[in-house]
Amino acid sequence: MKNKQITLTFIKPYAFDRREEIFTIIRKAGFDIIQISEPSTLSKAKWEMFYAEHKGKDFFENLVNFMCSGPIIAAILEKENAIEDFRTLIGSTNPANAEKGTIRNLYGNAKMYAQGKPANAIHGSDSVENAQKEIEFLFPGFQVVE
Ligand code: IDP
Ligand code: MG
Repeated sequence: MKNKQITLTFIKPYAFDRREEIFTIIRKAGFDIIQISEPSTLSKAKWEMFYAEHKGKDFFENLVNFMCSGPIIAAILEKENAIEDFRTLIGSTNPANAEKGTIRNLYGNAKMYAQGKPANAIHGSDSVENAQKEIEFLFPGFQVVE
């Protein structure tokens, strides 16, 4: 096996109804879905923990309120260079800036985002360290099989 890497994603509440289409795009881009969660709505306290690195920022309160407002579906994805390639596939954080054809461009809502609701459709881990932490948070006990 070559240098496979894993990353963590979840479909955010606003895009939850489009999850099948979004997972089709992810598979077509070469990612293997090695774990997928049941749909679940996490508490505000859980989202405050997940997004702890953003505590104190002006968008933090909106972010955690939005995230606990509905279900997400989480997945562990595997591919060579998964972390960087997945960030490229989803596009920039603000859907208004997300490159054409990226998941945040196609399924984010730039208008809502501009009003402070972080409706950018999807999450992708941004580093090896965060991927590990986030996988442990959403898939406790997950073991990487070598
Ligand atoms: P990322 O999701 O692209 O890694 P982060 O900077 O880690 O972006 O921010 C986490 C989430 O917080 C974003 O996905 C988005 O939903 C929300 N967010 C970040 N910056 C802003 C902002 O300036 N306005 C509104 N929401 C934001
Ligand atoms: Mg981030």
